[in-house]
Amino acid sequence: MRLSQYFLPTLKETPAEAQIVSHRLMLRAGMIRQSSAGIYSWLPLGFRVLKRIEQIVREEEDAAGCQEVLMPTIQPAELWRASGRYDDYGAEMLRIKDRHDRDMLYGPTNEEQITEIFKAYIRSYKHLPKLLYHIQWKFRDEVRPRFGVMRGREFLMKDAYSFDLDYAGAERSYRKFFVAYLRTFARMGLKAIPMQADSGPIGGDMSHEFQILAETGESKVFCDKAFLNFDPLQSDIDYDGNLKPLVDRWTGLYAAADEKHDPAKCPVKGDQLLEARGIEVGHIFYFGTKYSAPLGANVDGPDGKSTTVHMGSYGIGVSRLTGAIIEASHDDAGIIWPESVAPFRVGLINLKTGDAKTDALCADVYAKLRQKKVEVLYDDRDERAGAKFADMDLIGLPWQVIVGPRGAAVEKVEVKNRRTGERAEMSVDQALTKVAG
Ligand code: 5CA
Repeated sequence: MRLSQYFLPTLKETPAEAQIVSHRLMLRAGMIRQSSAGIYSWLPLGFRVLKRIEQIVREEEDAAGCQEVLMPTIQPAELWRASGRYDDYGAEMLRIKDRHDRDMLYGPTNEEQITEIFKAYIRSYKHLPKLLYHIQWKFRDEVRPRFGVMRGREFLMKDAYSFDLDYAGAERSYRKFFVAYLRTFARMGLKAIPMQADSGPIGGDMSHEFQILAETGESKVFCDKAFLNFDPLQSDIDYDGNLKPLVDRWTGLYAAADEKHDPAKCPVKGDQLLEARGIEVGHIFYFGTKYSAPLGANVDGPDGKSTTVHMGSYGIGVSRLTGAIIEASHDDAGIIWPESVAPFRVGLINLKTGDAKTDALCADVYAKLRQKKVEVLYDDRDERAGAKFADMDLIGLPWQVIVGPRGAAVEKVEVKNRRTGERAEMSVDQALTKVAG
């Protein structure tokens, strides 16, 4: 993509309304535009990141044996009356009437909707377990939408739902998501720590929040420093095997959000206890028959008797993750994207657009990168070098290939790693090998 043609409305000034760094950088990097409080349009650069995050989430859900569906954003009120949540949800729910005066709502989550689908088709234990997910926009009329996409009113969530015959089955499903979540966040370059949590309006008895550590996190968290050395990507996972030992290893260490932390009972002492702030990027729940009982989701068990299925639900804040990744990975000059979610892998900077040799060498590098299927944003604008460097650092692509007249004369380019700041001059071939990965 040529930057001269790309829609990238970067800002030089820091927007006054943004209180945290990710919100400031997303606005300055031209990723999002506010439509109304807590509701955003995603511009090309932001949309690319959102899609990449979504794709990692999708791959890990699929690997865990969960199947993708797509449910609507608008739901009928009857479903929520049947579960008893229509009144409980209160002012956070956006309620709508259609032209026939029927009560509808913009879904804040989908437990009722998925349970209705399950109930319509599945009648026997032989078809269990069933794990289903979708990635869909949600609406919650938050009292205080803030921090940009981190606490929005309209936001993109991956929500998955599990259906099992009994508690033991539900526990196995819960563990699959637990492990898939560790992998999902690690692939995005994040250290996410599972913490015991309250289950809030979703309800239930077993629940973990996945928190990443960042200064601007909304909640205070406490955990054992040993977590920092765990690597969830170390080994392949057999989702049909026994995941208990792996989950036990993670839940065996102390980690608690503020409301669950009791200093008197905390087993981790002194220096070993990390006190930090966290951003909740995922939340998983086991809630037994809370929805399946009122909505009548029953199957025939092995003994022929009708049994109410046990359920869990598993959320990931897909749009929140864009902000959370920036909170965890930036410097004074701008965003530093992990390669796995970067909107483009390489930024190609032409230091002297209009200079024949420089243009020719840039065209050569651009063509070769595209041939290798490396996603590249080519800054071919007629701008000062300083402005190009600043924009490229701001938008945070992992690699920069810098081409100026001096290098072009000897067929050399400079390669800069955005994260380490390391720069080196090299031939075009060497540069291609280095940045292609
Ligand atoms: N039904 C369950 C799980 S499927 C559920 O709704 N869980 S939740 O309320 O914890 O939300 C799941 C995830 O969505 C959260 O962990 C968080 O990362 C994200 N999320 C929740 N509220 C917002 C919001 N207002 N803005 C952005 N992301 C949010």
